[in-house]
Amino acid sequence: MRAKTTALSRRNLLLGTAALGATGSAAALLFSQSTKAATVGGIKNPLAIPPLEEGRMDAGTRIFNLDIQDGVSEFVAGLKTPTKGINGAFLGPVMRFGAQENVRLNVTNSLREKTTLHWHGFHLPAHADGGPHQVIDPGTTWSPEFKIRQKASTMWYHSHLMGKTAEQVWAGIAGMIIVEDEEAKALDLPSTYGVDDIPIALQDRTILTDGTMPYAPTMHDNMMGMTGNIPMANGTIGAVFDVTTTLVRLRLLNGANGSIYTIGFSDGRSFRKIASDGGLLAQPVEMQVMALAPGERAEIVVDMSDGENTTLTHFVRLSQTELSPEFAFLELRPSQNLTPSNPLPAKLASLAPAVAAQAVNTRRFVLDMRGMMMMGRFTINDVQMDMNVINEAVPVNTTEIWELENRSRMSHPFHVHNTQFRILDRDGRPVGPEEQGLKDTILLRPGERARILTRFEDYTDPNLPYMYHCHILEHEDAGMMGQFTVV
Ligand SMILES: [Cu+2]
Repeated sequence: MRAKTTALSRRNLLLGTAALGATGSAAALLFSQSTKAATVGGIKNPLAIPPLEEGRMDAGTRIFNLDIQDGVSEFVAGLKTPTKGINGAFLGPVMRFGAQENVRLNVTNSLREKTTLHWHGFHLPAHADGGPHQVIDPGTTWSPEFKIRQKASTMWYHSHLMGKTAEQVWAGIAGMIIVEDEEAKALDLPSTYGVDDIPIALQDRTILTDGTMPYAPTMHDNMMGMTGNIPMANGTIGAVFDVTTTLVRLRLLNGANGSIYTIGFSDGRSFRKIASDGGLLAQPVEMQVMALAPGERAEIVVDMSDGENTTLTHFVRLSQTELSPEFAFLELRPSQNLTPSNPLPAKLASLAPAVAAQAVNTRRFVLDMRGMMMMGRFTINDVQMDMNVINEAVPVNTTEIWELENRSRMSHPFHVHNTQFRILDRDGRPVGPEEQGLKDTILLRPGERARILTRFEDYTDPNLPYMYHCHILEHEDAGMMGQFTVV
C-alpha cells in the first residue's frame, strides 16, 4: 500500500530566503538585503562534484563507458529517493574531451525501458547525435563515435527519447561535458577541476515525504513546464562549497525541465560571464543578473577576494528594478587564506563577426500554442513533431538566417542540434556582448522575434535528421519539435 504523502514544502526548507522579502529601489536592481544565511531550511550539504571522467585512449580514440541505470539517492537525510543516473544513482560523470579528438561512447542501457543519450551542443553526424532516432533498447549498448569539433566549452548530455525526455531527465538522465582546447588553455583561466573550476547543474525537483520524486505533471505543469519547489545544484540541496582561491569559475547548466532561472548573488555582487553555450566570449562581460533557460550554459567567474560568503541564487523579477530571492542554489564560503588567482584576461576567444550579409537563404520558425488554455497544442510552423516527417532540408555549406518568432504567451528556449549559431538581433535590435558568442539555445520571450545565423558545413545525410525544438521538456514532448536534414 502506498504511504500517504505530501510534498516537502519550500516554505519549510527555505527559511532563510522566505524571511527576506524584497523592497524596491528605483535606482538599481535590488539585492540590498543579504541572503547570506539563506541555505535551505538550515540544511547544509557539501556541493556534490561529479566524478571527472577522462576515458581511456585506445588507438587514438578516447573511449568512455556509460551505464544508464536505476538508483537510489538520498537528497534529504534518511529519505530514499528512487532516481536514474549514468554510472551512478543520479545524473552522470563530467566527461572531459579535447578539441579535435575522436571519442567513442559506449552507452549501455541498464534500465527496464528504452532511452537515448544526446550530446547537446555538439557538431557531429546525425547517426551519432543521440536524438529520438537513436533509441537504446534495454540491455543493449550503443557506441557512437565522433570527432570533437567544438571550441573549449561547457556542454551536456541527456535523454532525448521521443515523448519521454521530460520524465527521464527529471529522474536524472543527464550530465555535463567539458571541452578543452589550446586557445582556452593559453588564457590561464581558473581550470583546476573541483577546486576553482566547478561544474554546476542547476535543477529543481519536488520530493514527497515518502522520499519519492515522481514525475507526475499536472495539466498546468504540461502547459508551463514542470517545476519543483526544491533547488538542487548537482543534486545537492542546500549546497555549500568551500572556496580556496580568489577567483572561482562556475560552469552553470540549466538542467531543469521547465524553469527559467534568473541568476545572481545574494549580496548583489557582480560576476563576469566568460562563456555562453558554445564557448568563450570575446571578452568577459560584467553582469549582476543573468537569465539562464533550460538547455543553456554560462560560465561565470566570481571574485571572492573580499572573503565574504555569498549565495548563488535564482531570483524572481517583481519589476524592472526589484528582484526577490526564490532559490538558494549554492553558498560559496571562502577560506581564511585564499590563494591568489591569475587576473582574468581582457580578451578571451577570437570570434569571427556574425555578418548577416553572408546569408543566402532565410528560413522561418514560428513557435506557437494552439487550442484551449489547458489543452494546449505546442507547434512549430503550425505542426507538431512527427518522427516520419522531415520538416526542413538544409543545404550544406550554406549560411542561413533563421528567423524565430514566438507567437505564444509564454517563453520558449529554442535549441538547434548539430550547430553553434550566432544571434543577429532580437526584435530588430542588436544583442548585448553577453549574447554575442556561440549559442545552441536561445530564449524567446512571449511575442519576441530573433534572427540567428546558422551554417552546416558537413555530415550530409538525406535520411537521418537532426532536431530543433523548445527545450522546455514538457513542450518538446508535447510536439514543439521539428526535424531537419543537412543535404
Ligand atoms: Cu516551449
